[in-house]
Amino acid sequence: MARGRAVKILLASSNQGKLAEFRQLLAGFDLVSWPTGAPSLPETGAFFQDNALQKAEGARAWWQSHGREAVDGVLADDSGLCVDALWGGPGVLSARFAPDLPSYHDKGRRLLAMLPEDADRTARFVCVLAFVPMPGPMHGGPFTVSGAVEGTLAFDPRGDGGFGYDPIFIPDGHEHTFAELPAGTKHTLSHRARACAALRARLATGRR
Ligand code: ITT
Repeated sequence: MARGRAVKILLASSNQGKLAEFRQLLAGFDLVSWPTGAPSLPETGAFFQDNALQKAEGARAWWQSHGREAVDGVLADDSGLCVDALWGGPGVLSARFAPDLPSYHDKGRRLLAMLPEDADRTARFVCVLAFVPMPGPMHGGPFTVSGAVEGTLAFDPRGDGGFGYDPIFIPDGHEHTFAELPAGTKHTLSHRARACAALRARLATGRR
């Protein structure tokens, strides 16, 4: 795939926070954004892996009839925050948690309010990436890679950086939330950084 030039990847995500991170974490690839106004991609599975594949395959099907340029493959990300005291929730439902609250600071506050005061505050961010090549004899089949980062929940949202649940998550080994830490620090240890490193390694082997 893409001998002598950068692999061209369609990023099948409408989440601006993820997209900003992909531009840093996947530097060196030729990245194409999911067009504004393109359909939103269904995610009806029970597991991150199901949803990542469902989004990537849905995006590939749409791109095959509507895409404005050729790409080598499609990448989708399904991710979320898994809180041990909430039996792993909101997990795969993270984007659908507290739909009445538009701001993630408020969603974070509601999530924290669900924990009893003496609760175990351990949590992890999980990211599953699905890569689906465009059809072609040299392109191989779809695959997934994943990454996770362990941490604890803050007592209140803190910080303005990052996106989503970053203000309530303190990665192990740090005292600040992802929203307080510099983006560069998040990119050395995050769930998405780890999944992107695995994606890079897998694409470099040429084994798909
Ligand atoms: P796409 O499906 O278009 O990619 P989405 O926002 O619907 O966008 P998901 O279904 O994967 O994506 O939901 C991910 C949820 O987890 C969403 O609420 C994010 O804000 C949150 N999340 C994922 N990664 C995060 C990160 O690095 N920092 C903070 N929150 C994160």
